[in-house]
Amino acid sequence: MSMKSKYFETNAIHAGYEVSKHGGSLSPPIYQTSTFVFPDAETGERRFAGNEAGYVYSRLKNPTVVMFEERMAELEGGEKGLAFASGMAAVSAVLLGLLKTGDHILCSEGVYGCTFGLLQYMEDHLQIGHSLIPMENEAALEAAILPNTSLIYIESPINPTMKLVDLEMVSRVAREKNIPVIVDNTFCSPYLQQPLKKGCDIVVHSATKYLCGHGDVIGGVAVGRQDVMQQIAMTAQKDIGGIMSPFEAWLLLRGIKTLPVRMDRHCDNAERVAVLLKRHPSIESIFFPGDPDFAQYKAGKRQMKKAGGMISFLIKGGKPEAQQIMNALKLVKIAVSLGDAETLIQHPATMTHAVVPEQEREKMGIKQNLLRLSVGLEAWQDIWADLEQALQSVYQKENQVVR
Ligand code: 4LM
Repeated sequence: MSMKSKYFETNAIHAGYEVSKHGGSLSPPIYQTSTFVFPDAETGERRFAGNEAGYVYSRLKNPTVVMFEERMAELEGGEKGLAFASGMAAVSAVLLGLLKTGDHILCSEGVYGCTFGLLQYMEDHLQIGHSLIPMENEAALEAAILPNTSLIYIESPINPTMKLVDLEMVSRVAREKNIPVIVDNTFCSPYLQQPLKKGCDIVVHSATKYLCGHGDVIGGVAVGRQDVMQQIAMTAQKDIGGIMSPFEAWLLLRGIKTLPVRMDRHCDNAERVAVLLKRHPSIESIFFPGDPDFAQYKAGKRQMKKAGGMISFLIKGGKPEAQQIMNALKLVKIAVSLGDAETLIQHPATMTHAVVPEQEREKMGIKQNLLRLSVGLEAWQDIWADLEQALQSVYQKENQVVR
């Protein structure tokens, strides 16, 4: 069969890899090499000059990594993928590859803590400013665009508040002003959301999360138009050099084969757990795109295939209760990261977003009583039973909580 199918599930398994070109190996080979031998000096000269296609050195291009990049380009509906050593390497390569001193970034109301740290670094050291704004409607977005706004950067859902940004609305406004829109699609994976098909320009991912799915890779990827990605490849990727290793690419090629199946289960489990959490008397509110009371429920329905596997929730009380709940869990693991088979819980105010100054954190909606749950692939009954016993153990002795 042809490598390209109209079905995501088939492309997740086959795109980017042709068995016949690799001696019939069902599993893609790992090209564990730093450099590539030229048949003669003239070939080397032509390849360095860019006059002949071919491999040169694994910081520039590696066959196993290219397979992963091509698979991701196919799944996101883009022309070219670029792989990086981490999600942050992908984010920083795209920003540094496209921006210059004096530019301004318009950013969604919240972002992952280290992305916030990078924005701050760029402002302090490179004079590339940024504003974090709600992006609730066209008028608010248009009003926030400055003469030097050169890029719009969005997370949707936003880590960890789960707020959504209307991708079609933002890309419509941005297109009129010729401003590229970058979307961090980590929380959805391309199975649930394809921002390029909504008019956005570049998608970035922490491949560490759902794309890998097994908690054993740190990686990143960006996908976009051929010419723009080539520009990033030849500057931020080649010269800064935060590239992905062939083994990580191989693990990701393997992980992505089961992405649709895993995502379906993550989503189903999260739906079940969200309903029960919402009803629990110790929970103040939940933030989950699949909850019909969620503020952007309709936007979620429009741009996401399903509601995802991430739930954030406010518990009654503050940091002491949040930490006691985490400490009382037995099956659910206390860890940052997300998208793994294991259900993970973390406290954003003291973990993933601890680097964000308190005032900014409050503006983003990250309170001390907010917990973030990455719902795993275990039986939902076991996940819920563990959460329920932890909540029970803390709130049955509510008056004894030491503050
Ligand atoms: C976490 N997140 O939230 P690397 N973009 C988003 C992210 O959530 C992350 C990155 C980029 C978490 C890590 C500890 C939306 C990371 C950065 O960690 O550099 O692969 O991804 O728990």
